[in-house]
Amino acid sequence: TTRQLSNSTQARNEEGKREDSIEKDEWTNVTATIERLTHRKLLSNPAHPLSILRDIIFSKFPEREYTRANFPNPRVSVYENFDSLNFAPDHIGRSKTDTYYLNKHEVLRTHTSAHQVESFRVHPTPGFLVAADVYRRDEIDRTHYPAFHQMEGGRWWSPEGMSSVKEFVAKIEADTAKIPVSGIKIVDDTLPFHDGNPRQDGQSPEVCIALTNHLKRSLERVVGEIFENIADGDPSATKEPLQIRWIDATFPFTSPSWEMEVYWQGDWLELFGCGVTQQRVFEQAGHPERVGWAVGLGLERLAMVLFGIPDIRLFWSEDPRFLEQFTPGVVNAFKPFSKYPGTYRDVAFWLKDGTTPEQFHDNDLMDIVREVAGDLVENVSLIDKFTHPKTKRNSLCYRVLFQSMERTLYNDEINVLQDNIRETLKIKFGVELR
Ligand code: FA5
Ligand code: MG
Repeated sequence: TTRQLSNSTQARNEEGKREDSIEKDEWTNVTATIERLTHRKLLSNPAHPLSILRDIIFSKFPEREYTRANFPNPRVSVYENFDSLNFAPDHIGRSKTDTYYLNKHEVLRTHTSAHQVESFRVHPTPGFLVAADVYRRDEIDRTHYPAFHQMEGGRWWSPEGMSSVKEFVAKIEADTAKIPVSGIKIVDDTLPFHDGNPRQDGQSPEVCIALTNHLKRSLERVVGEIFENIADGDPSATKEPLQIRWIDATFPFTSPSWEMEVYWQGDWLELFGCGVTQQRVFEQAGHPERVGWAVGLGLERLAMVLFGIPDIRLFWSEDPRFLEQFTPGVVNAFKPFSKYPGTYRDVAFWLKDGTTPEQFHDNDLMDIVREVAGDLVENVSLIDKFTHPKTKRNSLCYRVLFQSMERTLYNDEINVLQDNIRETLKIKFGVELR
């Protein structure tokens, strides 16, 4: 039950206007490489680790309460990405050095918050979830890439029909009480609001505190369950409770605002930003009476931790050695493979007279290969097997993929390894090399 939304950009797409009909101007700075990334749609492959993580997080929010909204097109208006969210006209995030502009009026969304106003506007449910690709001009290294993925969540309440603030607060508190308790340990919390992280003018302290509690308990529970399940799958994991901390933050579209960090394998990792939604957002959404909260989470960083993926660039890999490692619904440890080119060499031999192919085990060769070449062999597979029609001798041929995790191998060193494997085979199994 994914709803196709129709904000201005997405609607234009449905009408069939060509995506590449961009009117360029002096603001245009989207490169061809970035343009290509916008067509990759990693989240539409359910077996991609980012989709697996998205679906696990989605499953923690009841569907009748949180609509799953789909915004496949990263092209949004400057209004959606910035103005509707209260970004000041001179906010640094708007600059051409940080943001990809299609033209003066349209950008590649820099965050899924670009869909907050539309999501708060249209859904019949009190909550929504969005997962999508986002783009920021940035350096490229192990943890940064100009395209990544975020998830947005939002939850609202309306005071309509309420006779007092007290009754309204009690309603929000009742919803908070329904959230399953998490087993995590909060090692650092923040005040509900204070001078450095103020509540909004016009919002009562009681409402602000009630929203804060619902927000924090909802997110603590989701994070707790995600990490708990991972630890369950790892028999060596200790059963210490997961440690998290709340930190004051600032966003133009929430106040007060926070970030959550989780302690994982010796480091504090920033998971998401969140806060009590600015009334201006609800005004833009045509529901000025509502109050609520919003959260925005980066999927890559969490996926890197959970799947043990060491480099953010791997998410964009089209190599089957990456993609074939993952299964929908399962968080398994990623097995690294080399990004350096491999070289195939065949090892062919006649078995000793009277030995059948079944009596020679693949593992016999594997052991020799491991002994001789260690980590420099990526794969060994039997590619040919036949019996000579006259002599009845049996022949086997194995194909060995030589490959290093760290560097390109030289032909000379591969030749030495291959000779070594062949000689050892001859000595140990009395085979005749071909
Ligand atoms: C935002 O993008 C806000 N829209 C989040 C938000 C939503 C706040 C709703 C309040 C309410 P920020 O730029 O900090 O905030 O990014 C949010 C998350 O995206 C970060 O916590 C991080 O997990 C991830 N993230 C940010 N930049 C990168 C990057 N370059 N590479 C990978 N992940 C990133
Ligand atoms: Mg941040």
